[in-house]
Amino acid sequence: MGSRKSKLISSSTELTTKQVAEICRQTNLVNTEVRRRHSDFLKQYPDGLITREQLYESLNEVWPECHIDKFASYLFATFDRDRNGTIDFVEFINVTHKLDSNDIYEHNDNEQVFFGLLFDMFDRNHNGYLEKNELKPLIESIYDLSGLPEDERRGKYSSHAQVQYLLKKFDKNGDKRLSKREFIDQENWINDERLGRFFFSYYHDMNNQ
Ligand SMILES: [Ca+2]
Ligand SMILES: [Ca+2]
Repeated sequence: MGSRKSKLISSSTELTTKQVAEICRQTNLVNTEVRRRHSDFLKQYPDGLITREQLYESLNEVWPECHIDKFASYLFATFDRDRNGTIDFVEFINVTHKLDSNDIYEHNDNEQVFFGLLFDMFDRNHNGYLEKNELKPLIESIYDLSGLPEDERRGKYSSHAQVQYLLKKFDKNGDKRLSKREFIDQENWINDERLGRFFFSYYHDMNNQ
């Protein structure tokens, strides 16, 4: 917490030509589009930074009735790559461009991109797999966002049972963890009564904003 660098604040509202070129390279967006998004970003965040509190506030607007804390902390960590406690524009666009990009998965559609983002968020140790201890908070966050009351999270709807279920259904090669390809496979999610409905209700909330 003591590592906040004030010099970052002064440069956070400006983008250098070099930064723009680097963003274009990483995101496949064109120069003018990066500039446009940066100016939109500054309209919303005049300091050029999103704080943890601001991110929580905007998620609260999307899910006013829900416990967003767990999800928000994972989302914040996904954005804040350098872990300095704020999200700058470069960190912001590195995540958000994926939500409207059409070239990251070969059979791309929005839902696959969304599941890809979830995968990245919860693959906390960045080893390219979701393990049991990473799947549990994923289930709990989705429950929170879909508003499932605590007293209904029992039996086959307990997070523990859902993790077992996920692994049984999605883990095709039996290594007890989910690769990204296994996790984003829409064949598994569509019409899944036990888990899919929670994910899709959350997904549609997000897209109806
Ligand atoms: Ca940061
Ligand atoms: Ca992992």
